[in-house]
Amino acid sequence: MAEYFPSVPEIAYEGSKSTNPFAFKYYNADQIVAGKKMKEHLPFALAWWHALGATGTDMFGPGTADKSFGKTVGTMEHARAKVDAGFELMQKLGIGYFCFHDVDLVPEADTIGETNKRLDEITDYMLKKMEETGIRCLWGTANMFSNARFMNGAGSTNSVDVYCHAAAQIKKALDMTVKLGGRGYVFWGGREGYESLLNTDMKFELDNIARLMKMAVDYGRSIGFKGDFLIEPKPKEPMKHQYDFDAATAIGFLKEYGLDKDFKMNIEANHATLAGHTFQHDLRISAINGMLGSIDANQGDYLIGWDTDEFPFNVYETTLAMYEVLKAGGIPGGFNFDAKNRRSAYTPEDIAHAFILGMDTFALGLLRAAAIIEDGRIDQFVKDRYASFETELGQKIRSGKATLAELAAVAEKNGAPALPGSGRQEYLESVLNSVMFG
Ligand code: XUL
Ligand code: CO
Repeated sequence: MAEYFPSVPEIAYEGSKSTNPFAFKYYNADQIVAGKKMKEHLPFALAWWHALGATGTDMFGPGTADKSFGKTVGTMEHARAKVDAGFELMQKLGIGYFCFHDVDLVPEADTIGETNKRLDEITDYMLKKMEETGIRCLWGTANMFSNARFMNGAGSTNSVDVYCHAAAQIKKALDMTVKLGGRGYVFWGGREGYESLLNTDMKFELDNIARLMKMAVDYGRSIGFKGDFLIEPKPKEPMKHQYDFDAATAIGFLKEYGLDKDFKMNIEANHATLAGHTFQHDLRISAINGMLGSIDANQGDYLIGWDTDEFPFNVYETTLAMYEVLKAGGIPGGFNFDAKNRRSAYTPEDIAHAFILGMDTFALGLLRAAAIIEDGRIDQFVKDRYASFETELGQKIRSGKATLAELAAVAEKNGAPALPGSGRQEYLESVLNSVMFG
C-alpha cells in the first residue's frame, strides 16, 4: 500500500533531553502517572476535518497544504486515500482514536440516499482498518453548518424542510457512530444562534433545538448507542451569538429541557477563551455538574478574537486542565485535537510536529497536574480557606437548616466580623511555578 507520509517515521518517546524533532519528549504512553498509564489518562484523537481536510485556506487566500493524497479531491478514491493516510498517521503517532463529521468522510452527493450509500461504503472500509489497527472512534457528528441550506441553523432554522434534512443527517451520523463503536456523539451548534433579534424568535428556536436533540437521543438509544451525547459550547463564530455560549449556558439549557441525563459537555479550550473564560473554568463548571464528557484539545491566541484552533503548547493551560480532569476522576471521552497547522506550516512533516507538540504538551500538563496534587499545598490551602464552615454553625448553614433570622442574630451578637483570611494568590502562583519547574 502507498505510504502517504514517507518522511514521517514512527514516533517514539526519547525523553526531555532528546533533540530529535520526530520524538516525544514527555508523552510516554506506558508510563504510570497517578496510578494509570499515560495513554489511559490521555485517549488522544485525530480530527478528520483538520488533519486530513484542512489546507490552510483563510478569508484572504487559498490553501497552502496539499491534502489530495495523490487523488482527485471530491472523489471516493480521494475519500479512501484519506482513510489510508489517516490510519498511517495515527499509527505512526500512536493515536488511538479519531473524530469525524459525516461530510469529512465523503463528498456530499445531490441526494441523501446517494450520500448515505457513500457513507456506508467508506465506513465499511474504515471498519476494516480499525480491526487491523485497533484504532477506535472517539465521537461522530453531523456537519450542519457548512452547506448553504444551514445558513439559519439546523435545529434553529426557520425552514421545516431544512429541519428535516438536519434530522436525516443526525440519524445517519448516529448510525455511523454506532457502526464504528464511537464513545460519544457531538452537537456543535455553529449556526444555532442569531445575527439579529429583529428577525429571530429566540424561544421558538431554542424549543426546536431541544426537540431535535430529544429525537436524536430517542433514536440513538433505540439503535443501541450507549455513549454520551455531547454539547460543544462556543459563544460566537460563525454566528454573532450562539445559543451554546459556554458550559454554564449549555448545562442550563439541558436542564431546562430535561436532556441532562443523556448529555455531557465537550469542552474546547479555544471556545472557552472566546467566551471570556479560561479553559479550566469551563472544565470546572462541567465537572461540578457531573457533565465533564470530553475535550477538544487546542488553544487560541489571546490577541485574536476568533477560533484559531492551534495545537496546544501552553503548558500552564494544559496543567490546569489536567488538574481538573484528575480531580474529576478522568473523563469518559478523550482529547480530540480540534487543531490545525498554521498556514505557513504546510508540509507533511509539519502535521507530525503539530501532533507531537500537542501530545507532549498534554503529557507535560498531566505530569505537572499530578505533581500539584501530590504536593498537596494548593488543595490544602483551598480546604483551609473554608474552614470556618466546619464549625457547628457552618455545618448548619451547609445542610440548609439555618434561617436568615438566626444568622442575623449571630451577626448582631458577634459584632463586625474580622476580615476573611487572605486569598494568598501570589503565594499560590509561586507554589504552582515551583511545582511546575522544580
Ligand atoms: C468548530 C468546532 C467543530 C466541532 C465539531 O469551532 O470546534 O469542529 O468540534 O463540529
Ligand atoms: Co471543536
